[in-house]
Order: sequence, then C-alpha cells, then structure tokens
Amino acid sequence: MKYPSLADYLNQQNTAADLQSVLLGLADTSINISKALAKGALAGVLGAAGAENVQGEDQKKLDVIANDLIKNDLATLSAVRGLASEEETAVVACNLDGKFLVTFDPLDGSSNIDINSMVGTIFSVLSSDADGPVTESEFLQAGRHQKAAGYVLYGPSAMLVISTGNGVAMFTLDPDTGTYLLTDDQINIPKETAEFSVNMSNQRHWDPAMQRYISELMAGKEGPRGKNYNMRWVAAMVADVHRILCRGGLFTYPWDARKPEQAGKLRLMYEANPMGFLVEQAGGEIWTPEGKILDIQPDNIHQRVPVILGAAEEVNTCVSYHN
Ligand code: AFP
Repeated sequence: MKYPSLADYLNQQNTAADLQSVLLGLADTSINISKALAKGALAGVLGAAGAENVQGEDQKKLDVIANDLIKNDLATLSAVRGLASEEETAVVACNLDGKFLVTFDPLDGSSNIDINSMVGTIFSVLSSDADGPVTESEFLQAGRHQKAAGYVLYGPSAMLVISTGNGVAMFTLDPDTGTYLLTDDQINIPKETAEFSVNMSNQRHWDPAMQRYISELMAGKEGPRGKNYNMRWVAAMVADVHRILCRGGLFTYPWDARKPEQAGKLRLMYEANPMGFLVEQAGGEIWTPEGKILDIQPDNIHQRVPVILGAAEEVNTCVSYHN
C-alpha cells in the first residue's frame, strides 16, 4: 500500500507553499530530535543541563538540544518571522519579512527522558502582518487564530500529528526512509468516554469542585456516574493527548493550591492552544472551568492555564461541576 507523504498530504490540502515550508521544516527537525533521543545515554545527552529555564524548571540536556535544533532550523526558513519557546525567556526574531510566528515546547514530558518513556515536541503556527522588530505582542493571539498546530510523539513509533484547520492527520515516521507517511486522517474523539487522565497525587490540592468530579469518576458503577472509569497518566501531555485522539478520554491538569498564584501548570501558547486546536478539530472540547481555552486572549507568552480537554460530553460535565 502506498502511503502519501507529508508533502503529498499538504499539497492535496492546498496548503499554501509558505505554510508548507514551516510544517515540512518542523517535521525535518523532529527527525533529528528523534535520532538524538534514540542515542540517549550513548550520546551523553541524558540528565540535567545544569541550568533553569524561564519557568524555574531544571533543564534537561535534551531540552536544550531540542530547543536549539528547532530554533536554528526555523531561522533558516524565510517564512518564519519569529519564534517563542518554553526554553526561551523572550521571543526570538528570525526573518523579519516572514509572515509566520511559531511557538513550541521543544521537549514536552522532560521528566520522562531519563526513564526512556514517551516525550514529544508541540508546536503552534500563527500569522503576523507586522513589520519592523519582532515583539511579544504579535504572538499574543487567541488560539482560535492558529494557522496550524501539531506535535511529534517520540514513542515506539515517531508520529507527527497536525491540523491546518481541516481535520487532523497522523503520520508515522518510516525509519528506513526517514519520511513521515500518512497513516490516519479520520481522527474523531467520541463524545463520551470511560477513561480519564490526571495526576491523582495532587488530589488534595485541587479545588473542591474538581475533587468532587474526580471522586465521582472513581466511585464507578456504584457511584453517581453509574459506570466504571479507567485511568491513565503518562506525565507527558503529548502522549496523553495522542491516546485521546486515538481512543477518546478526558485529560485534565487542574489549578492546584501548591502554587495558588499560578492558574495551572500547563502553558497556554505552546501546550494548551496547539493541543486544543487539534482536539477541537477532532470533535473534542478544551476548557478551563471558566471558558473555552481557544478564546483566551493571552497576556504573555509563558502564561499558564488549567486544562480540561477531550470527549465533548465529559468535558462539559466536568466544567458543570464548577458552575
Ligand atoms: P515536564 O516537561 O516538566 O516533564 O512537564 C510535562 C508537563 O508539562 C505535561 O506534558 C504533563 O502532562 C505534565 O507536565 C506532567 O506533570 P506532572 O509531572 O506534575 O504529572
């Protein structure tokens, strides 16, 4: 069976050549990241980098390697005007005549690196008609304005998942040829689910509404929900969202009282928005307890949000506990 390549797919979607160049560039960079991950300890790339990022998180060597690979490769693309990264304090200017802005989490799930578990790269593509110096304010667009979004999951297979606003497509990296081949473009999240995804160890820190919602899932068939639920937690949003795109479910990273001044752990511009774009394109929903995430007007590029995403009916039920 002949599987279409990423370029075949983008041409078939009539994706503009400049946007194609950004997506094809990110795909190429991800292949190099997957090679660095595969070498792991053999290349001396595991462990801590000995520095903190703007989030105050200890950087892993591969966080820095992945960030630099993406930053350097994007800078070679004439279509890219600027970029913002979880690992960069400020926005970075690329080619001032370019019309696309790229935000990304170069290696999501860093705490999984040293245990050879799943990690990923998340990216979001916005457009800008500004000229002159690149400013943070150009990036501060609601997620609904994204021109494309996607991720690469470095799992047993490396898989690229993207949307340009006309559904979601999944590509599998053929290691023999080093090309991403289209393996699924019928991605739909069922409206209901019996599987949820949350880090239960934070339960005592959640607000009472989330505590009650999750406890009623845990009560199973004998409880108010009247059915048993399964739970999964990979500790890499890319892997948990990929599972939801493949077989449904609800994922949440709620606000918690450990850092009450923070709205949540996950970042709006390069985690929640790109994942939310994909989830909505696949028929799911993504909310904070107060409203749809893709409608949020960002205040800054490293803004955090509480996240509830996945099966539309289940997301709406979870949000309703907070009303
Ligand atoms: P790291 O990249 O620091 O491992 O964080 C990953 C993440 O941002 C997201 O991908 C996971 O869903 C979530 O944090 C895991 O958080 P916990 O480690 O608190 O479970």
